[in-house]
Amino acid sequence: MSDCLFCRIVAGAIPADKVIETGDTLAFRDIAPKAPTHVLVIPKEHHVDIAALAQAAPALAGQVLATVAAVADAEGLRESGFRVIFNTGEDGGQEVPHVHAHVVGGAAVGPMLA
Ligand code: DGP
Repeated sequence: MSDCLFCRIVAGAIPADKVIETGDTLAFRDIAPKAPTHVLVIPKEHHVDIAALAQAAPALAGQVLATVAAVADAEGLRESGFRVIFNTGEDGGQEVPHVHAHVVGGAAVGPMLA
C-alpha cells in the first residue's frame, strides 16, 4: 500500500466524502473546508503536482479539469462563480504531494485563499 494519503483514499483505505468519481479521477470534500463548498479533485494515478501531471500526462490533466467543471455543476457553483487552486510545492503551500485542485465556492472567496 502506498504511503501517499490521497492514493490511500483512492484505494479506499481511508474514507472520504466522495462527490464525483470517474474512471481516472476522484472528487471528495476537503476535511477542513475553507468555504461552504470545498472539494478536492485528483487524478487516481499518482503525480506529485500540477506541473508534473501536465508534463507527464496532459490528457489526464484535462480530465481533472473536466471533473472540476462537473463538480461546479453538481454543487451549483456555475452561476455564482468559484475558484480553482493548485497549491504547488513548498512556497505554494502544498501539504499533500499528490496533485489536487481545490474547488471553493458557495460564498465570496478571496483571491489569496489558502
Ligand atoms: P494542500 O495544502 O493544497 O496540499 O491541501 C491539502 C488539503 O487536503 C487540505 O485542505 C486538507 C486536505 N486533507 C488533508 N488530509 C485529508 C484527508 O484525510 N481527507 C480529506 N478529505 N482531506 C484531507
